[in-house]
Amino acid sequence: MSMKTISVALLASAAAFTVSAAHAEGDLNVICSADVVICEQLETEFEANHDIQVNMVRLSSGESYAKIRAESRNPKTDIWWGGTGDPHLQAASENLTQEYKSPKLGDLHEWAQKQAESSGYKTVGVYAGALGWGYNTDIFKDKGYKEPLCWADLLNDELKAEIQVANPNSSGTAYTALASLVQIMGEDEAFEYLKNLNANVSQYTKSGSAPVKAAARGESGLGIVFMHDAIAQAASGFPIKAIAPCEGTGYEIGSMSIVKGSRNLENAKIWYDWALSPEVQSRMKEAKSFQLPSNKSAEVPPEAPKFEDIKLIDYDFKTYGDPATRKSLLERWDKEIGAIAN
Ligand code: S7P
Repeated sequence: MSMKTISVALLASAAAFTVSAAHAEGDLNVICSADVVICEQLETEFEANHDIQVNMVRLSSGESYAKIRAESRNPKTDIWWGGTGDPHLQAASENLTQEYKSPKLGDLHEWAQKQAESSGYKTVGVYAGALGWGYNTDIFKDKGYKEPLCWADLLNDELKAEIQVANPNSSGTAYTALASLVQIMGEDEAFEYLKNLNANVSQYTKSGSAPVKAAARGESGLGIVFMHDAIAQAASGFPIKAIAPCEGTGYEIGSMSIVKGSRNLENAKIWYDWALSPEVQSRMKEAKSFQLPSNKSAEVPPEAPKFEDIKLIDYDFKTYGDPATRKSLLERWDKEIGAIAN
């Protein structure tokens, strides 16, 4: 072997060492199902504190579940962070996610620990938030509409084409709305209500928070969303008021799961423990993410809607996160509401 060949070989192996040293702890493939601003904040903070490269994609909760299911023979995702708990529970009961008992579990609120226990530790609660809506106070004032305080008010004729809500197939927010109405009214009555509401709905969006972003920009009057997503728009200076429905409402336990067959399992556990820490959860408000954090020591944002001020139903996560119930409600929604959607 000539000197030249040896030095090329040495250079090549030095370069390979430099590359592998820079990625000493490898990659982490994350699906993030909350608002893109908090997703990006988490990615940046995690990378700043770990020698792990994060590859993140933002998808709505129902879409995330569908992707993880479709990839189950050849998983491409390690961690699924955020999004409503029902599809996480569905994924857990279909064995698409991996059991993990974080050392941080004991630091969490009971509702977050219960989410973990009930799934066989295949998911865990990271935040909670109540469902409601946000309306554009300028539009309602200018057009002389009555303040919409109750689910019943959303059926008023004057609100024709003023409301947006997401499609529950893609959106966890909209599935929470569907499941909440079924629990408040009974299934047949809830579908009757949704048929009547359809007359006032201008658009069924893909993402759950899009309806209140449209209301903030004055493109529609009202968006059915989680209350914290309405408050985020108000905090950004838009004329949006958040409402907790007078008849009662449901809530989410935003969750996190490790995907079964994760190729970067150790890194997934590092993210998991990190995301349950009070420091990380306390900083979520910087991204205007005003949910209630699951770690008991995390700061509760002053903007977060207080559960004690809201008429909350005793949301049945076991039933509405069950694959058979979710499938049957979504099929009925497609047949009876999707088919007549404007
Ligand atoms: O924006 C925060 C948030 O509302 O987004 C999640 C929501 O499910 C994501 O959107 P989709 O409805 O499109 O699935 C919630 O978990 C979270 O609180």
